[in-house]
Amino acid sequence: MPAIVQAPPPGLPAGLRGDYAAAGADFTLPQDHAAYTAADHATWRRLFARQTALLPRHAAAAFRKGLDRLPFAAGVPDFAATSAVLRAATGWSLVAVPGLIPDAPFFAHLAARRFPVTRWIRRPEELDYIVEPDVFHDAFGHVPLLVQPDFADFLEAYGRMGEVAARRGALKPLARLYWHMVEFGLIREQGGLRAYGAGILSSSAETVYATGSATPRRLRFDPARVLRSDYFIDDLQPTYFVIDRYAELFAAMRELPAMLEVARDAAPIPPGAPDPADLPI
Ligand code: HBI
Ligand code: FE
Repeated sequence: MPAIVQAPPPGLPAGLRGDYAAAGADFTLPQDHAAYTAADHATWRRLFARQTALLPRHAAAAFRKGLDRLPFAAGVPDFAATSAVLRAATGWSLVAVPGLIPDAPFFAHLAARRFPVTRWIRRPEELDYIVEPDVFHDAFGHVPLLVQPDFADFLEAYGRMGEVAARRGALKPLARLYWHMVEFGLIREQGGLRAYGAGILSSSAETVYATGSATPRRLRFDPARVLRSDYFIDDLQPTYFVIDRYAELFAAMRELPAMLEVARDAAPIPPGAPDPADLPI
């Protein structure tokens, strides 16, 4: 799948790799599964093999359970076949997008239980790090947890909160909730701390570091704290937030509108910094 550099739509960083000219008003386009090359499927299988070897020790049970139900082992997954499994489980489906899309359409898709998945895959020489999310990050990292009912409910509620946050000038605090809990969330299970965040589970280094290293701060999930917590986008996280149940994420959405306004007006907490109200896990 050749990546074509386009003039990005408003609200997106410059130089994005996706084929935005082919996307519709809702930023979706056909996945065109037949267009992936043998090299694309080989890249997917290399990443898939590397990450699945780490899952038994580091990944949340719900992630592994979801992944086992998805047609992800043979190569870049077909979004239509994946959507058939998701629809039966929690009513979610996938839509192909050229890459990162503006907040408003992104939230609108989530609110309709449609998860936007980037259709291009990284090149073999980019195996360990890519600047923007590709199909491996989006599909392998995010999709398995859409089978978990409480998380599936939370992510739809998160999408619905997008309009509320936009109206109140609180998109930044809302983005922090996505970053810390959807991309880098940890959950405590019988076997100890496990990762469920897509940013962790699509990265071999962070999969080991997030649950095993003594370096990062690990705090009890507290929505008010997460909404104020700034983060680095291109480094291992210095702070992780831990839940005991996915239902906590959905429950947090009930109080969110008021919390978004408080966080909007509060001083952000720098990445990795402690806060007096922090709850250790
Ligand atoms: N677009 N395709 C895509 N995928 C994302 O994860 C994404 C996005 N646009 C905006 C965005 N994430 C973040 O700003 C969220 O916090 C909303
Ligand atoms: Fe992501």
